[in-house]
Amino acid sequence: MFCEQCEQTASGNGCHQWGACGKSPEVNAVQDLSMYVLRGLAPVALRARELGISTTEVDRFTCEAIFATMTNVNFDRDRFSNDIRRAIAYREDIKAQIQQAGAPETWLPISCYEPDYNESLVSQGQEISLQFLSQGQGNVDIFSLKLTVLYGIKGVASYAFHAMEMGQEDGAVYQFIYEALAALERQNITLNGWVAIALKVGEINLRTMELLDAGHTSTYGHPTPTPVPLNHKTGKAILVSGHDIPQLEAILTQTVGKGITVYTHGELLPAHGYPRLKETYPHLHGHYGTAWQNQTKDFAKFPGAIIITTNCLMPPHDNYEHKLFSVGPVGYPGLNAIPMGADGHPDFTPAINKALELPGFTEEDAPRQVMTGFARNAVLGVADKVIEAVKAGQIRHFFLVGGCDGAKPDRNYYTEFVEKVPEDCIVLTLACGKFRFFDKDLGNIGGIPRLLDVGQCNDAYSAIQIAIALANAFGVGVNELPLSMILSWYEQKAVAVLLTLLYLGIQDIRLGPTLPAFISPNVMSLLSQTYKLKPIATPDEDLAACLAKG
Ligand code: SF4
Ligand code: SF3
Repeated sequence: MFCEQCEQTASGNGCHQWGACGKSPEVNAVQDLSMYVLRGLAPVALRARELGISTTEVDRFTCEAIFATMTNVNFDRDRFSNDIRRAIAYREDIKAQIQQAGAPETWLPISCYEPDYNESLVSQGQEISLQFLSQGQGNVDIFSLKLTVLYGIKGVASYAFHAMEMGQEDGAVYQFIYEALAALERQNITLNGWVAIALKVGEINLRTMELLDAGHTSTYGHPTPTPVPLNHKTGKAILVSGHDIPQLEAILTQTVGKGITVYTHGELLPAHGYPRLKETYPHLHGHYGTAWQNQTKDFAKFPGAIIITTNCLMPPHDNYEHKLFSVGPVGYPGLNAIPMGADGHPDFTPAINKALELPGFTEEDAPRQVMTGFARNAVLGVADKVIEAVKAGQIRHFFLVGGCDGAKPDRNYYTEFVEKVPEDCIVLTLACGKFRFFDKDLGNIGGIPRLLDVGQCNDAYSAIQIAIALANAFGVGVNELPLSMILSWYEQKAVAVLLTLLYLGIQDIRLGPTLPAFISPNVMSLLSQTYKLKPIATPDEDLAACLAKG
């Protein structure tokens, strides 16, 4: 096998024997085969769209099928075999519709591929992977950019899936996903052509995050600063993990009046900031545990049912597998998958029954809390105060310390960095990397908290809006603001967000804990020359350099 799509890739240069995430070579092969048939489906879908043939169902399927191949999402071979069959069925169906429309066949021969279902899909996937990887023996820099596009598109597809769940879709997003997938099969694109496609991934990701933001804010209201208890209440309990706020709401709806308290985990912490969710469901109590990589400890201790939506799932341990349930693109062989109800929505009854069977919390613990909900509306609502504080010299600098968390010890950099930020500076944060410092009391500057949780990784959209508004207020560009971005990455959503920041021309981003293995030295030097993108150094060195910027 070969996979290098995430930050924890083995020895920093690719998982070859077994995934550091727990993915087996067999699952990797069927994931590669699934992505291959999706690349074959893409030009056919594009042709259909040109002819005005509806691809709505295929658009949604494509995003979910891509999403399932991301790091820590789905480890179930059957899921990918099923996706391969569905992709081919969609492709053949659209081809038939195109023929009926009387259009000449102009798609590439690749779109006729069909695996031999009597033979192992694993060995066929391995062959396909080798063919794709052989392109890396030609121009390594072009191959590096192709992988950047492929991984960035995975991030975009995941956000598009979440946005779609709340009725927010844009044909331009699906169109570009197909264009990028189809481009991956072309051999005649130059290095500059690939740079342009990678930046376009960033542009489309910005639009996709905007759709997701519109979905969340129109459904649940704009986040407001909200205290979130970290202590539990006595009684039966359900823990909801992942990124999916509508699924959290579905669980809240189905547990009304059942005497169950619902807790968030991981990237669902910012859900507490949405006013309509808090007002409607008083049994949404607090947050439990920290980032995804601590789930084996957190889940084992939780005395109720646990539902994991989307990502990030680790291979479950025996001591909590019986109380763990999956929903949506996420999955693991043998794991309890939430069934669909008669209304076409997930029916959480098995998880609710499990929560009622389990003891729940038998004792209260001491009250502790963190704050969330500092998204664009909340921060820009006090923009005058912020601007005044900057002008008066009370706020010297803003740091956006955001991104993913992970298991490696070198991620302590981010904790140390935040601890060392001087007292006249503000820290904005987002995504699961914040769990390295989210419960630190950094105090406030003239009533403005020094640690502001903007939200999930997709709320990078909100952080961008805050930066643009501040730049406009000061009459400068974003790069001239006293703002530095210190980012941590782990999986492919972070790749998409990074491409968005580069598309917007943001300079001087510091990226860690290590640079992506799929970025070749020449591509890295191009990024450092054009955008001054750099790897993190030490907290002291980076802080000094950022503060010297002004
Ligand atoms: Fe390795 Fe990451 Fe790929 Fe898993 S997703 S196999 S850890 S590179
Ligand atoms: Fe985290 Fe998976 Fe990236 Fe959404 S939960 S940020 S890693």
